[in-house]
Amino acid sequence: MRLILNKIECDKEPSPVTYNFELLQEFNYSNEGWGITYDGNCLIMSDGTSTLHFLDPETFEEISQIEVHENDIPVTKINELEYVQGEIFANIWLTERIARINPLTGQVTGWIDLKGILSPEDCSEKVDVLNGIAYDIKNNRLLVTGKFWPKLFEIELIKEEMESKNDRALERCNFTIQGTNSKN
Ligand SMILES: [Ca+2]
Repeated sequence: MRLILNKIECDKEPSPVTYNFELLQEFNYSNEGWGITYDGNCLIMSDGTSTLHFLDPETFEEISQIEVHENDIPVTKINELEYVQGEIFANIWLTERIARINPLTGQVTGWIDLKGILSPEDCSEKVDVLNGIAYDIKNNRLLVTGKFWPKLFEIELIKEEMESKNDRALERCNFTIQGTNSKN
């Protein structure tokens, strides 16, 4: 498989924004390519299993791996990734859940439940899986969308009370619509 890294240039004038892409480098990797994010030091890639691969961003050599798990049980189908304030956020393929993962241990420290984020109206035309998570560092905003979703949502996490000490934190979220026609 091949991953192509692009440099994005943003030209604010004239409106609307124009993007120019330039191929910088190519590299091969042996796993399936599902999601990718960057923690400021390494590229972090998912491959649809419970494994996350940490790659050197210059040489693309694999430096380390972690196994995502909750209570010693592997959490598989790790899909889209986003590095958010020292944690990895990852959606689980075919679900409306995002796992919060400790990047050092792979332990799932909490879940974000996006159930109900799409209204029946949003689903009037074909929508597919949740598969987009983005973090706007500058404005501390968390954005989510999915394949063929008609909208991009900004979500705000709300902590729920844990019933016992052993329960992992479950967070619901408020959401506001940030845009339409995400065409993810
Ligand atoms: Ca992302």
